[in-house]
Amino acid sequence: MAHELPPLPYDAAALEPFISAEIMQLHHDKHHATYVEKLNGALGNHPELQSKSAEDLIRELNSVPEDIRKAVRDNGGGHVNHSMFWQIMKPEGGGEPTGQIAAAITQTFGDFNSFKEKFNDGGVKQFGSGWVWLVAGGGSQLEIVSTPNQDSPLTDGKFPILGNDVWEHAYYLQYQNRRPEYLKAWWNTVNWDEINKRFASASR
Ligand code: MN3
Repeated sequence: MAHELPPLPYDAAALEPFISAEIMQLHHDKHHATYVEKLNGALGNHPELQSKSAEDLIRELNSVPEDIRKAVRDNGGGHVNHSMFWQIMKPEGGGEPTGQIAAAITQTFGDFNSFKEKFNDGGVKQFGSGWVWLVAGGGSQLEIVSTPNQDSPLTDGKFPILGNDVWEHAYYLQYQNRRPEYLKAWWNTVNWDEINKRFASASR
């Protein structure tokens, strides 16, 4: 089974004014599509890996044959990261966190604003392309980490509960070099219901 580009769960313009339709179209229809295409290309000569989910490939990256490991890391990572990204945003999103994740954020970071500041700071400081994440590590302890390129926390044995894409393709057309402004605006799109689902599956 070839990997497939999941459809955007809402209209490309649905996250405006925080993320423009033009960015969403390019980001999903071109960038994410290319990761899927290249992942399938890399797996072409490795039928034994074709039944594995992209998440499993990334989790077990060190057992992926060396000739395609880099391609799977970049493009499988890109596929997994973006598949999560579309789901953890929604139109009319944002606001205060809800449910179990709200309690866990307060417990770990003091309050939501302190958490957002730390997370945004991680996104600002990620040099070049990459992601900033809230992950559940060992014992479901929450922490903020950043990764370069399309590297996923799954490879380090950590479960990504939410993450923001700080590649320039995610914001440059609208925010130019103002990454901090994008990071702040992005919170208006987050889908706390979906994030709570991910948090619940991290604790299992
Ligand atoms: Mn991206």
